[in-house]
Amino acid sequence: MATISLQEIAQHDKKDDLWVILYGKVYDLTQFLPEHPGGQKIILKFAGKDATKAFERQHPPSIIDQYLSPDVCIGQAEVNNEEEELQEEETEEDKRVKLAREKMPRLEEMYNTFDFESVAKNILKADAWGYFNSGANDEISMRENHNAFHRIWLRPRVMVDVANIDMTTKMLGDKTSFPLYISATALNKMAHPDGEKTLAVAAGNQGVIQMIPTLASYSIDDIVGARIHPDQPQWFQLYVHKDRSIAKRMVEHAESKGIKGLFITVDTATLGRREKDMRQKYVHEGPAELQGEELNREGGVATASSGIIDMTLNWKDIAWFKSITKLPIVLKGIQTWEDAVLAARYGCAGIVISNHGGRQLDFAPSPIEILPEVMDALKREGLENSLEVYIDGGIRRGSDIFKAIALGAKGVGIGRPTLYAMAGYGFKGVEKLLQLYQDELEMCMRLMGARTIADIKPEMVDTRNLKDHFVANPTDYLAKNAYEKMVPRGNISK
Ligand code: PPY
Repeated sequence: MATISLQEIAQHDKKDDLWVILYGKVYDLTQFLPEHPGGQKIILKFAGKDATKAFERQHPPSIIDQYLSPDVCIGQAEVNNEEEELQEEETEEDKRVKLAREKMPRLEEMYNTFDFESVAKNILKADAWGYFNSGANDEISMRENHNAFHRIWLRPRVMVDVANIDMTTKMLGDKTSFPLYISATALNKMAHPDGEKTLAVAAGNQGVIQMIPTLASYSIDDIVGARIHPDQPQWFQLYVHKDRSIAKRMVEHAESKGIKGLFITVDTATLGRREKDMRQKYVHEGPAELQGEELNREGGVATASSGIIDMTLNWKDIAWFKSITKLPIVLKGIQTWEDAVLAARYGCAGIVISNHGGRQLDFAPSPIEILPEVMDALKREGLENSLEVYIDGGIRRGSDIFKAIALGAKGVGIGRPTLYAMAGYGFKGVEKLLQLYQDELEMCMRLMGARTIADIKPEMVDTRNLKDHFVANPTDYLAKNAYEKMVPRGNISK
């Protein structure tokens, strides 16, 4: 492999002629630039330079071979012996984070999922918080996901022997300690240095299933390798790459690693508009850096459209997936009963009713709101036993799990809470988080007179207000803050 001088590399620093150094090798990223799921700006920032440090903060080294063809690697970067490793200066933000971490409450002081979130808000770097926390547009769906649970009330049954509660259940045939799984969230290293490996450990210790994301910060091999016992089940979430040979390779690799379920994300033909994330990026790089990009302010960690995801994905592709894998296929991101029925007819093993944590289409309904109509439709069509129904989004209390099970879900997924818990407290934090959910569910079942998961019935919940969005109006915070009162001239005080 040819050795290329640093001077030479530095000259290839333009959008249409773009080289970067990663792990001592030189890559020509000109073609890849528009396809980068994390947007173009972050790559442009390192045009002609060494991007290894920034890359490492989010990605596993293996992702290079996964997404780039071998000919993109054009040589070895000359080793710069003269230049001392520059000690990175502590930024204002580093200081703020350090101080916040010193003042962090003890893990024992975490009483619920929201406590972890408020700690994470203080201790995460602004770009990580912006990326994880952001919902789409006005974040109405994001808030609605949890708020909708507030419109379901409970009908507790008493005089039931509830001395022993059994919360165990099965998901895609594997036993779990209670009906909750850790859903896929991208780039976990931004929350904790051990990223998704942290979740593998916590999931194993608490007896729940972890869904491994396509856009993980560690390789699938590392995350599978981090399990605490060999039969610990894990699932794989797939973004269908527009190059189907890459998609096929990913699925086959997941299957060879003993993954138990393939969760295909179907709600991301294009990426939602996550403004907190976008603003963060804008603040960081400043307008000067955007010159030559037509002042395109799109794209924080997530961009307005992602080059790698196949927009042509459609129902006919299910047959293709079935031809390349024996894994049970679950569609993640179903949002209507019509599509739930189609998923069953196309032979999927399950669906996740999800609006992607309110990060995609704002005003997509909350999963808990449409769960009853999905179950009704499946029953109407005689399909209720042909697939498993999961929901994710806004699950923050044990009673939320109870309500979802009562309305027909096999289990629920959680996303952001695991990021927040590991950000502050690593795997111990995630274990505590899972324990809180489990304890709350146990207490809820006891007070509801339900001894087992099978005892949780639809008649235990009152859903009469579920469709009544006017009960609690979502607040449009941005509009509210921007609103200026009209003051009649005569009233202006001098
Ligand atoms: C998300 O951020 O919601 C994701 O699912 C990950 C992602 C990030 C960037 C491009 C595509 C998907």
